[in-house]
Amino acid sequence: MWTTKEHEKYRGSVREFAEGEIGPIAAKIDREQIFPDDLVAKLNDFGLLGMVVDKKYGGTEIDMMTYTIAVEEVSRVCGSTGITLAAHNSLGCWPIYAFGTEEQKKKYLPPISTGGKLAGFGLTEPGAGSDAGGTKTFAEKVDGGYKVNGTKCWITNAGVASTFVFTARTSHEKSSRAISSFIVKRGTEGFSSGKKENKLGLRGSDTRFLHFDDCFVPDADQLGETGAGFKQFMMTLDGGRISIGAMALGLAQGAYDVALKYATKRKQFGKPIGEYQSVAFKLADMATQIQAARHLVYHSAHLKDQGDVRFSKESAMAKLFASEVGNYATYSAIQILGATGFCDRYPVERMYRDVKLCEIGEGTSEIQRLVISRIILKEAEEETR
Ligand code: COS
Repeated sequence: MWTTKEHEKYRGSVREFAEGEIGPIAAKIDREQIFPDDLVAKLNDFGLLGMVVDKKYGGTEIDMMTYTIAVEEVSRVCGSTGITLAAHNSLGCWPIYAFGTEEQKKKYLPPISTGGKLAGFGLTEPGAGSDAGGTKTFAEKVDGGYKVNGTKCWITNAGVASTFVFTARTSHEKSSRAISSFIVKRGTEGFSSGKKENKLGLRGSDTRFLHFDDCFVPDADQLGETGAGFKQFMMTLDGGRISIGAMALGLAQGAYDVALKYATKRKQFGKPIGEYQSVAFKLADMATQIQAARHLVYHSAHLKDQGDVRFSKESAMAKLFASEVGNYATYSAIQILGATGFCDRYPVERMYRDVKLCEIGEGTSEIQRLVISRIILKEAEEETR
């Protein structure tokens, strides 16, 4: 197995926290499309906000495996909280931690690590979704910084985060090296977020457009070298995809747990429905698929923990497989619960809606297949050389 006794002990404590503090309000978060402020405070107090950041900058400095378990366990009870955490830690905090200067880390990380503030990540644009290199947002060099104009879309935490990282073109050349990355704080003149999206699932997570309208970003807030932005954000997505895999895994496990319990209690034709092979075999398939997904997700977390290994293929595989398993498991759970599962008495219909995003966000399943196939074909080409 990939986890140690300490990891499993941590799982116990985060499960207790998630079931006690988030579980009772998960349906309300979905129904009312709210992400309560006091929940952010509780996540902060439990140490779930600065998970990928060193203690030196206010983080909890845990390994990727522990973080993966945290996202899995939180998502097991609430997908909206799972995505909020995943986007905050993997996409908002990590690029500053990985690519920021010492000054930037000291300035920006403490408030979003243990200061109770959230972070966001602006990559996608109306004309640059799967084609992330098609970024149109432009950062024009001016005295002391950049004047930024453009729009980002489908940004998780857009209305609630205090700090964002984002990409913008710094040259008109048609190259991924024409893209740079920056940090911007909410409240900066010329920077605003749009109206909240009304989504199929993950309805508690705050998704909006971001607008840059002659927004001045000082040189001090440029993240890394000019032209390094595309690569930095692709590397960020490599890690982010592990957390989306963990989220799908958690939602799959949550739906399976409900279905298993239901199958032992619900009686038809004089016996529990779990005693019929049609249901028992479905449960067996769900358990097997979930376990297989867990191995892929944990393997990619393990690789990221090595620090010096590229894991783009493994994280894409983990996300691809886990998100398809998540869709299959939540769908099967509804089938086992029947009409009861189609209504909101049980959380499986919510999980079914929530998990769909895992096949779309941080690259669609098609993009994961593209990433995987490019790497395996390149590896094969190198072997035959
Ligand atoms: N790690 C390090 N470097 C990477 C990288 C990674 N994971 N992925 C790409 N790069 C580098 C490449 O090595 C290449 O570098 P050189 O110019 O030095 O050769 C450069 O970045 C350009 O890469 P590539 O040619 O592969 O870029 P493409 O435009 O062909 O796009 C895909 C690649 C489609 C894979 C990329 O655009 C992608 O992942 N799109 C999906 C984006 C996404 O997930 N959006 C949703 C965001 S929701 S938060």
